[in-house]
Amino acid sequence: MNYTELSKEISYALRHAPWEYELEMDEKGGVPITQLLSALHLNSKWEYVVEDDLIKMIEKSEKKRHEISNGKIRAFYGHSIPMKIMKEEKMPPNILYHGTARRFMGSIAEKGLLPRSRQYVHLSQDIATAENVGKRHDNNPQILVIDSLSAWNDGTKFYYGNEKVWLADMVPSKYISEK
Ligand code: HQG
Repeated sequence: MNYTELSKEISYALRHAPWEYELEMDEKGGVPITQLLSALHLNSKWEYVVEDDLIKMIEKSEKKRHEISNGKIRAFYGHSIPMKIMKEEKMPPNILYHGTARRFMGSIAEKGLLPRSRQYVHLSQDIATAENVGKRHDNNPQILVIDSLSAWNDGTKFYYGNEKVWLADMVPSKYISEK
């Protein structure tokens, strides 16, 4: 079983297109595992996927993208669907990071960090994680340092994704500096 490929398909289903798989999603992004498995079984590639494969897929992944609990599976972050996924509001660490493309810098300086096609802006707990995120957009990414504690104190809301990923509705440019 190719768990990387399975993880990509499940991320696509849970983050971007639950309706393509006829999934009923709850307000936190959870869908019944039985529903997801039935949808996957319609594709000959995933005909034999069982719950244990989902558990292995999560265990083997270097990133914590999905969670199984109470018979449901959900993505921790990344959603772009119209229904807003409710995330837990939480006080962020003093500093967070964001890796991005150098070509986006003019617009970020002007407008701040915006969620673009996703529901939330994605921030990283450490520089190494931000580097990896940024490399998806630019071979030599720009690392931004976010004064998250000041932003939080001034009323910007932050939400917990996983140990390495924090979310925000947006981040005004006054809290952003270049590393
Ligand atoms: C940029 C992956 C112009 C922003 C990653 C980013 C992450 C602006 C891009 C997660 C802007 C959006 C999310 C503005 C923000 N003007 N550009 N005002 N504000 N941007 O892919 O944060 O592997 O939607 O800097 O690792 O790169 O899929 O977000 O470059 O955790 O699990 O707009 O997805 O996780 O790009 O990545 P994305 P992201 P997975």
